Amino acid sequence: MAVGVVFFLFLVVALATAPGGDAAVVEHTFIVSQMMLNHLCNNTPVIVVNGQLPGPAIEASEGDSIVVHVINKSPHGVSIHWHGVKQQLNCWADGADMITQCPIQPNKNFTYRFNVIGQEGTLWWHAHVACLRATIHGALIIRPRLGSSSYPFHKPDKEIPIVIGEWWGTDLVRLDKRFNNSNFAYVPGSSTINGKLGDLNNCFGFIEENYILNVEHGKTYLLRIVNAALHPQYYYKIAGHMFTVVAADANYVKPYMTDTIAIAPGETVDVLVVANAPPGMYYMVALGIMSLGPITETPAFISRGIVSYNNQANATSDGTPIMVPEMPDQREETLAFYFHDNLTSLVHHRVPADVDERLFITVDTGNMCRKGSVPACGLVSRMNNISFQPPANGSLLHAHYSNNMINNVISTLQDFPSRPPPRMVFNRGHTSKATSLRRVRYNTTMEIVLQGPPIWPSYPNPMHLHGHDFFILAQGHGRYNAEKDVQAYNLLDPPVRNTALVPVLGWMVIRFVTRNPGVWLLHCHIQQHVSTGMAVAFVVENGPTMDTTLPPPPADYPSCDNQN
Ligand SMILES: *[C@@H]1O[C@H](CO)[C@@H](O)[C@H](O)[C@H]1NC(C)=O
Ligand SMILES: *[C@@H]1O[C@H](CO)[C@@H](O)[C@H](O)[C@H]1NC(C)=O
Ligand SMILES: *[C@@H]1O[C@H](CO)[C@@H](O)[C@H](O)[C@H]1NC(C)=O
Ligand SMILES: *[C@@H]1O[C@H](CO)[C@@H](O)[C@H](O)[C@H]1NC(C)=O
Ligand SMILES: *[C@@H]1O[C@H](CO)[C@@H](O)[C@H](O)[C@H]1NC(C)=O
Ligand SMILES: *[C@@H]1O[C@H](CO)[C@@H](O)[C@H](O)[C@H]1NC(C)=O
Ligand SMILES: *[C@@H]1O[C@H](CO)[C@@H](O)[C@H](O)[C@H]1NC(C)=O
Ligand SMILES: [Cu+2]
Repeated sequence: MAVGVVFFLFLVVALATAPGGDAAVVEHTFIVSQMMLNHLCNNTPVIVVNGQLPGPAIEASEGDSIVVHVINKSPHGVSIHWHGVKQQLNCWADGADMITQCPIQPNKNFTYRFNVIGQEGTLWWHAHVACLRATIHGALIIRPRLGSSSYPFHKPDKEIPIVIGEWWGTDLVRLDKRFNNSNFAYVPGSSTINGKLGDLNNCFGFIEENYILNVEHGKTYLLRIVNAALHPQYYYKIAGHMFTVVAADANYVKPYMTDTIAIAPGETVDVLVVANAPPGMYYMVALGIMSLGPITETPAFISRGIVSYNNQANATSDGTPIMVPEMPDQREETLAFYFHDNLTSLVHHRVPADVDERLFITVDTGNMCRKGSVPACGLVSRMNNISFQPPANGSLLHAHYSNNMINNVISTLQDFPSRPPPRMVFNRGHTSKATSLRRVRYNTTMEIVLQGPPIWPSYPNPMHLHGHDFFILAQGHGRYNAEKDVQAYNLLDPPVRNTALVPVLGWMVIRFVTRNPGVWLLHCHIQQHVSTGMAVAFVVENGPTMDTTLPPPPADYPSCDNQN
């Protein structure tokens, strides 16, 4: 604990005085275009940024301004979300389609401008339209302003982004529309590590490339791990090596040693790994966690890369054996639960004690019917018995800003209730399909209990909140019990995150203060869940002063005309 306090003081000094370099402007041009990629014996058109998959990593220092010119040369509208960036007074740049902006139409462009003040670590960026984030994503790395010698941990010799993803090999816009078909088995061709499918994929004798990490004996590597996948949580492991977890979602955690990382879609984890094994080759494996039983087609939810000492992997294959890590069982969820449970914040923040508003939110998915003029039945996801429907005609933020929420954009506006209806049965019944909003005053301390189905079938739900970090006070299995579970709240050193992994068969409690006016989505980062309605929008009102009021939109803000 003493160590935490020392680092806390250190960080405050570093962030407040910044005697080193001045804040810089980090500028990128993202050209979004379609190209053909060949994997698993098939040529598939994919939409990517700057011809790369994963897309370019943005590297900045705390306090910098980031400017990204997005030029859309693809046949689809796109918007880009800067996942985990707080966007203080800058909701216009959040990139959530139909929530904060309309998509950038083909042959149009938009410049995102935002800063990374008071944030350090690994974040990422991704498309926020249908399933396009499967191929439009990349890391967003924020180093301390004083450079890497001021990390609150051993200075690494090298930093490596590890982006876990999936190769779908299919039209991602169509894929999104098929998610509500409960008979559709939705399985990618393979998982990927930094865009490589790995050598478990053998298509008529053609072996897919592995991601190769060349290391030098004795050196320390900082792996910045991102789960950019559409579907599962992953276990990540390197044979013969241990990890020290030092950060998650761009917030430092107390150093935590483990040989297995668990990471849910939307989360990031930073780990140190020392290359101290006997020189040789070691597989790194990303294995999807399947709570409802394993997918038998092997490569679907697994990818492996190679950690290679002395560039051995580059030499022509000479039959040198490659060490294979022993992976947890694919159905084993408790390891992921405890991985998250063991994370505590390095910095002891003051957790706001007086809660102004409490929400109890059930999140579930099942074969249900959504009410409407014509009831539509299929796979439906919901929060407090409302299945979210994005507005069709314009962004919520623009409608809110121009005080025109009801007339302009939304035909099915619904206030999001603070509790589920009584007698709600998980995964079954009828639900309404609506654009559900929760209005919140500026400077409200919110506590939210997120309750997943406490009975099978149950999935983990990584709930991502835009524009805010929050404290994770507690998690547990079964039904949340206010009297008993409040006793277990961690108010001393709770982890600070932007994604709350509601465990399988369980619940999670988060707390945060609303000091950022705008419209912010809270949604599941499993794409099938969000596509079928597991989302709600918080409308945070302006505060009393100019510097607590959302400024007007930028001049080139994408218009919603001619959307169809
Ligand atoms: C972006 O769009 C504006 C307005 O249509 C245009 O003037 C500008 O040249 C475009 N910039 C690029 C880099 O395409
Ligand atoms: C090893 O192979 C990788 C990928 O093909 C290449 O980028 C790298 O330059 C090679 N390294 C050496 C030392 O040949
Ligand atoms: C992680 O949590 C589990 C369960 O609380 C505990 O048994 C284990 O010792 C913890 N691991 C570490 C390294 O603290
Ligand atoms: C599923 O999608 C189809 C096509 O987009 C639509 O017609 C149908 O109403 C949807 N079903 C549900 C339950 O939303
Ligand atoms: C969208 O706009 C059209 C034309 O202005 C209007 O007829 C329609 O009702 C609007 N749709 C919604 C969902 O508000
Ligand atoms: C959920 O909402 C639907 C649609 O309004 C309604 O028919 C149903 O009764 C609600 N469920 C419960 C448990 O109240
Ligand atoms: C927010 O509310 C707290 C307590 O309710 C108060 O002490 C604080 O001054 C407020 N902050 C702002 C920026 O309004
Ligand atoms: Cu979910």
